[in-house]
Amino acid sequence: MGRVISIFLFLVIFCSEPSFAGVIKGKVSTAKLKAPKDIVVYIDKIEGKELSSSGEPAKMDQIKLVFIPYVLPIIKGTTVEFHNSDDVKHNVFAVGTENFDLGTWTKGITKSYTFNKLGDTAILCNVHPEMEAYVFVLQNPYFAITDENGQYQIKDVPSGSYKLKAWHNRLKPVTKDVDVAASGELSVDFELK
Ligand SMILES: [Cu+2]
Repeated sequence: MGRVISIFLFLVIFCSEPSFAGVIKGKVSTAKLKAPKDIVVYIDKIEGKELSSSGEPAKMDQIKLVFIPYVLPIIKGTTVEFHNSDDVKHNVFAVGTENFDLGTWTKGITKSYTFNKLGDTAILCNVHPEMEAYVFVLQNPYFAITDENGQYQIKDVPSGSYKLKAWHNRLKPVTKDVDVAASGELSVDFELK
């Protein structure tokens, strides 16, 4: 009987534990872009939560003379694989928080770079001056990127008080103070100028 009670107590304690994580969602608007997409919304810093990358590489491709995606948010320590899906040669060089030149290569070849500094870096191609993209390196995994309508959603955010920021390379960044409760949704909208 004692054992049954022990198992019962075990289940009560462990199954009733709240998740201590909430969702932050909202909409980003701006008059400066054709569509409010590719805007990164992220928690600037979570104490004790400086998580390194999962080891899973991120990918940036070059398709029809365009870098895809235009903005690539990653966690510090993530390796980005740069692909070339075109029949022409492309180059990849970087200017900003990180500065490097991976050289020029043809279709089918992939080159990689590991980003270890927080901040944004412009990715450019010296063969096609109009090509441009951004890698944005973040401290923790609590970030999202807006869709065509400016909508974003960050899941499983640990409860606490944070600085929530919105960033796009062509807009002035905005910071908001947020309090994430142990469960439920928090709605936070931004307007970027
Ligand atoms: Cu190119």
